[in-house]
Amino acid sequence: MASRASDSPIVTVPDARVLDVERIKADFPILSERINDKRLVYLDNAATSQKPREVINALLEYYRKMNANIHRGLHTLAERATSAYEHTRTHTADFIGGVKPEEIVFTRGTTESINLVAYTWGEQNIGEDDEILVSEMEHHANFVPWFQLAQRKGATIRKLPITVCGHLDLSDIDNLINEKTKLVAVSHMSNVFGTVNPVKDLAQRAHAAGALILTDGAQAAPHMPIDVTDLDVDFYAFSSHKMLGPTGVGVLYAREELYRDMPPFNYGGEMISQVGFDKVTFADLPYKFEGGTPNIADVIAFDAALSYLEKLGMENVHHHETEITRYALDRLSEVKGLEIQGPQDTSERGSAVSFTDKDIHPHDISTYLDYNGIAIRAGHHCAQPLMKFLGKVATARASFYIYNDRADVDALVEALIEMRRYFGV
Ligand code: C6P
Repeated sequence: MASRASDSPIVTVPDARVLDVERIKADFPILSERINDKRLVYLDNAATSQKPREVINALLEYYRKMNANIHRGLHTLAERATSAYEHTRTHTADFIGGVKPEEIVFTRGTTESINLVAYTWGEQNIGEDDEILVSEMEHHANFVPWFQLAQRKGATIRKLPITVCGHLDLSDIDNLINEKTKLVAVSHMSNVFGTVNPVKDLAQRAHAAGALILTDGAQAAPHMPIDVTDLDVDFYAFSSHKMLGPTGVGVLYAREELYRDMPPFNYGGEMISQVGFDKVTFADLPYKFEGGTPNIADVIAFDAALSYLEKLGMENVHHHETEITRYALDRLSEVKGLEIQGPQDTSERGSAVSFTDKDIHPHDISTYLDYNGIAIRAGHHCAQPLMKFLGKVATARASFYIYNDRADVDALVEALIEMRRYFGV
């Protein structure tokens, strides 16, 4: 079984919501690495998070004590591995609001979760003249699968536009969601603007029009409490690696009745009930969608990541990030020449902060910061329609998590000020 997070990593006085960041940092071995002879300041959490010792140990423990294939063997190791794997499924179901374990399907990541829906539910339910409403701020993972499906089916992709402030533009929403709409595809939190979108409201509108809603939770699930039942979404996708867990594990939540009607995704071992030359029948949920040997070790270690986050408390994680984002927005606004994207109000956004410098290319910003031990991301962030809207090819992006503190923000801001001096601008 996966190991537990360290005891009580939050300070209880004076404010129970305040994370003890020093103590959290100590749980992440990589954070004591030196980069270019400087302390590592890791601000690329929207790309992937770092892993606490508990997760690293859970991986080792799996290979040391229970390595076996699951759902097949009758020997003790196979039973250990199967029970730990299924334990993570139940844990994941609890983590997103207490849904049924069979409503959780493990994939390789958010990208694969969304492709699963496009190739199964989409193939079965989207036809000529149907419309799929996709927001302009989507990551390519929640754009390209729908674009390709629409091409195959002769359906139409409609754009849910965005505003210069980084919000969804809902002014024409009553037209955009109409009787032709079959699916609304929208991110819970933008990986570029950081905007937290009004998913519950969109779910109500979609359902009123007879459409479904798929929410890309890759940037939201790591950072705030999630209750998919309260959000009333039909599909919710996210990735373990952005929330302290290993790479190669994704989650797809769907309502059970939808899963029941959807055809399988990968055909082969483990996803069948009976196989003969005359007939093949498929396994029950969720196994029907998990053909072949899954990513056993990483799913099992994901359990330790969920435990770590729960120990902190997702409300506290959210509170901490709101504070650090507020501080970052304030301090970044002191840097001459910077343009900061996305909402300024931290009640409307999470901790991914994109910015550009009027004189220095984002790639140069990233290289300069790396020279100072600071890891950020620069590029189009797999959101080219959004970049086109902004009229930019790239932005720089700092994204914060539980182990970042004001000193990390200060290091970023000081390096950016120094960078402008270095470039003579
Ligand atoms: N965004 C970023 O730096 P995968 O790669 O399948 O785990 O997640 C894809 C994905 C889907 N949706 C959103 C909103 C995302 O942010 C991401 C991954 C990373 O922004 C890598 S491109």
